[in-house]
Amino acid sequence: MATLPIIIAPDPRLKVKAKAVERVDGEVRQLMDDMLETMYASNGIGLAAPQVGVAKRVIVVDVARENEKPRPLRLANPEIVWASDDIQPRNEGCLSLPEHYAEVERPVAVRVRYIDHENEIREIEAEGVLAQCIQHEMDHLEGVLFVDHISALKRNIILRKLVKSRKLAQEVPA
Ligand code: K1U
Ligand code: ZN
Repeated sequence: MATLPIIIAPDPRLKVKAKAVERVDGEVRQLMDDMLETMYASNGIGLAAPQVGVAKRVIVVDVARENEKPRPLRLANPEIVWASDDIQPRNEGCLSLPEHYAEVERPVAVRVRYIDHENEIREIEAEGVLAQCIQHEMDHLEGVLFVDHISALKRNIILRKLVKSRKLAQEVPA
C-alpha cells in the first residue's frame, strides 16, 4: 500500500466528472487500498479518487471513531437509489480544502448501490455522518466541492485564502 499526494483546491483536476470503472480488478483494488491508507494518514473519514488525481468513480469511507474498530468501505460506481425527504445542515470539511469548514444541507439518509472490492454489486443504507460523507465523496466524482453548495461570496473567500497559502508555501526563503 502507498500514501498518495492529495490535490488541494483550486485545481482543474477537482472539477472533472470521473469515469465509471468497467470492473473492480487488481488495479482498482490497489487504488482503493492506497486511498484508504492516504485517508487514514490524513485523519479523514472519506476520500474520492479525483482527490488523488485519478478520474475514476471510486470512493472510500470510514466513519469509525478512533476508539472503535475500523469499518472501511470501498465503493466503485456508487449511485444513490433512494434519499430521505428529511434534509439537514451539517458542518463539512474536505482534505482538498484544508482548514476550511461550512454547513451544507443534504438528505439525512440515503440508500446507495455500488460495486465492492470483490467486484460484487451491493447496497447499503446510510444515515447521519455516514450518509453525509458518502454524498460528499460522490460530489467529488461530479467535480463538485462542498464550497459549491455555499454562497459565491463565502466560496471565493475560501478559494482565495487557499491560493494565498499555496503562494506563501512556494515562496523561496531569502
Ligand atoms: O473528501 C474529503 O476530503 C474527506 C472529508 C470527508 C468529510 C468530512 C466531513 C464531512 C463530510 C465529509 C474529510 O474527512 S475532512 C476531515 C474532517 O473534516 C473530519 C475528520 C474526522 C472527523 C470528522 C471530520
Ligand atoms: Zn472532500
